[in-house]
Amino acid sequence: MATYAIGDIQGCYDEFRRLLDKLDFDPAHDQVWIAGDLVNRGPKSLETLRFIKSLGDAAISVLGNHDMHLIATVISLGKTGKKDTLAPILRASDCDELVHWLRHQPLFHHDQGFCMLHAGLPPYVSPSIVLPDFAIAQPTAS
Ligand SMILES: [Mn+2]
Repeated sequence: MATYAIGDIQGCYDEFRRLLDKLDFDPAHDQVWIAGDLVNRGPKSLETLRFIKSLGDAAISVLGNHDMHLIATVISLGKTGKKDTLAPILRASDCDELVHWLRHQPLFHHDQGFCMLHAGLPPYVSPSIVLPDFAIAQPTAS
């Protein structure tokens, strides 16, 4: 069993899959730690999100700022920006399911003597913070 850590995939699904192939990653035996920013900027955020979710316990993810931006957009607290590539997620039939899964990912993970978080936390935010439950609004793509 091997554990890999990969950060900032940012929707670069094809490259992520090629990297896992190069590593001979086997979800039945290996684990990949995803250090946040699964989505946005790259061309295939939807595919990236679906794939990482499908890995189940073989993937451990923490939230990055782009993931938080997606969550905020879906619950209508944010607007998509010019550089965002989140529209396919917002239009997807499984958007609510994907964002529900995403929002249950932690900000901080530690195991086996290692810890993982995306880019740091302001001192007033607890690493064990859990996002509150919210009703997912009808997503709108811009
Ligand atoms: Mn980031």
